[in-house]
Amino acid sequence: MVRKLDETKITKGILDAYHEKLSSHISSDLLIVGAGPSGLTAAFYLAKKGFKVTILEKRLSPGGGIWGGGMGLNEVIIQEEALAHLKAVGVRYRKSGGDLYSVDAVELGSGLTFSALKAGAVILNLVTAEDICVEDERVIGVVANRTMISGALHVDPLMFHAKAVLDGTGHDAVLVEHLRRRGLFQITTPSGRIADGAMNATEGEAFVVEKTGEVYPGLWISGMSVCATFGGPRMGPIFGGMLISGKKVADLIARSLAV
Ligand code: 48F
Repeated sequence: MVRKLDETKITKGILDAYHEKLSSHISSDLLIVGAGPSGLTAAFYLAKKGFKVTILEKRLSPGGGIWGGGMGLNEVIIQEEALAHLKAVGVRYRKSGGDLYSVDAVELGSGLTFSALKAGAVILNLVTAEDICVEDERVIGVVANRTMISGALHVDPLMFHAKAVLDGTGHDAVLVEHLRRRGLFQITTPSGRIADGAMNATEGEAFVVEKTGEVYPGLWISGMSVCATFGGPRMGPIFGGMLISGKKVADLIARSLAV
């Protein structure tokens, strides 16, 4: 026997559950824009500590640049010093050459996403951050729109407020770019624009971790947005620096929110 399903209840179930999720996350301790490896790692560690963490992701799937590994071959490489983060989220790895390890890109993307959610973070996908909100010379949130609307229709965005905002948007460093075009951040990259430098895995991995931090009161950067903001080298499909950058920014933000 086929049980009759009430379509209006299905619709209402979605509306009620989404509304509850959205309305309880319009204000957060940490708002992360971009669900790439660095943003998801930061979300995991901060949510685990009990902070209220919201991630806005413009695409359908979280994971950013993880899924395709290198050149669409879905494996990524991780250095020994980042293995602790794989262990923390239960993602498996295999020994590769020297002190390098290979990780299935799909396992890494899904593992980082699931562990951030399980730790308590909320991901709002298909939501694009369109601009920053600044009050008394401090970033206090972003305005965002449904991705399908953003740039396509003349519709005003809604605001998401947070004590700390993390630009995890990768190569475009979208939030830093909004600061720059409003004259609130001076770009010092060799090109004078938001842009990462030519590929150099050794220097890029060290650079991204070293420069991870707060770039303007209330606005933090992690992952490739660090290289884009300061003109550091790109590094290709080696991801240890992204995870270590995410953990570093989580520790720095936790400390700043505790005072
Ligand atoms: O680029 P991405 O994966 O960020 P990441 O954490 O990691 C970089 C690596 O994937 C790779 C690399 C490592 O060696 O070079 O590139 O720095 O993910 C950035 C996420 O931000 C989303 C975008 O869809 C992606 O999932 N994003 C970008 N702009 C916006 C956004 C926006 N305006 N609003 C919401 N999400």
